[in-house]
Amino acid sequence: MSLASPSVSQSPRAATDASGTLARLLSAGRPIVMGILNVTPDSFSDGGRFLDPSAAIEHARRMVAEGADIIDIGAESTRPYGTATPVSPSEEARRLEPVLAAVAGLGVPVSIDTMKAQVAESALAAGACIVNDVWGLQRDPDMAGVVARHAVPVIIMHNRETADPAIDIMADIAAFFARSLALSERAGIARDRIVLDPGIGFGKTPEQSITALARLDQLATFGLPLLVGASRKRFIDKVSPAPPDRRLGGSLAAHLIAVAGGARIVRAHDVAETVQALKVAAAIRDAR
Ligand code: HH2
Repeated sequence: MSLASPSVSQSPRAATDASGTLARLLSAGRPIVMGILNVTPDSFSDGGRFLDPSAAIEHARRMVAEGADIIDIGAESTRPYGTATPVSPSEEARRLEPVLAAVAGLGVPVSIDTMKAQVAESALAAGACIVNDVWGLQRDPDMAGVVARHAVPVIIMHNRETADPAIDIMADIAAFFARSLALSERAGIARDRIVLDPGIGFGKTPEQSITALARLDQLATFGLPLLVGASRKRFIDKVSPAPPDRRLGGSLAAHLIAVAGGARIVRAHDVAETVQALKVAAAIRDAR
């Protein structure tokens, strides 16, 4: 797997990815931690906390100090838990603008969490070097083209408009990935720049989120790195009732099991605790 840095000739912007490519991170042979930075008023667990640019940059700096390998910046809540307020591309870009370049200067790769091609394009120009699309290139018809043109890695996440408890969720995830991979191939996105994500909590019942975590290994058939984002999500509350800011234990349990099931990247709010849990799990495994 290369997830290589794009060459300068492909995209001048992507040259900033040279120091810390996802490829190099993945080749380190340990799980990668993606720290979450939401510059939103309404994210499900930390909405409003980092809307102020200086608070956002400070939080990113703290996550990097705690061991985050990647910072994932989102300016629109993807909340499937209620009514997230839709945000225009210009408002999304306005929220990102005072934060992105500063965070990109912290020394770790920055991914842009957006489903909009226009926002991805401007974020890539401002220092992001990975696209994280929670609709797996299937929402905005221009997204695959933007990713291909910039030759950056892309995270393709499974999603559905509504949860349907009657479906086989693993089959649905696999069919969705197949559609996204066809779109990416048509656009000319190199396969070795793709990461797949089952989309914990997105268009799934809590039980289906648990199934996706339990059967993550089935997705190995795609031969691509897997990312899992279980942090503070609602399925935890279903198993052990707690508000979002009291779901750290469940988040750590889910991420450790995900890594055991083949996840290479975990997306987390609580970076220090996640890094520690992963290190301890690895030390125990190595001592076997
Ligand atoms: N989850 C959220 C947002 N983006 N991206 C990927 N690839 N995988 C995920 O599981 C994922 C994601 C939701 O979490 P959060 O960013 O904390 O909330 P919100 O979307 O409300 O801002």
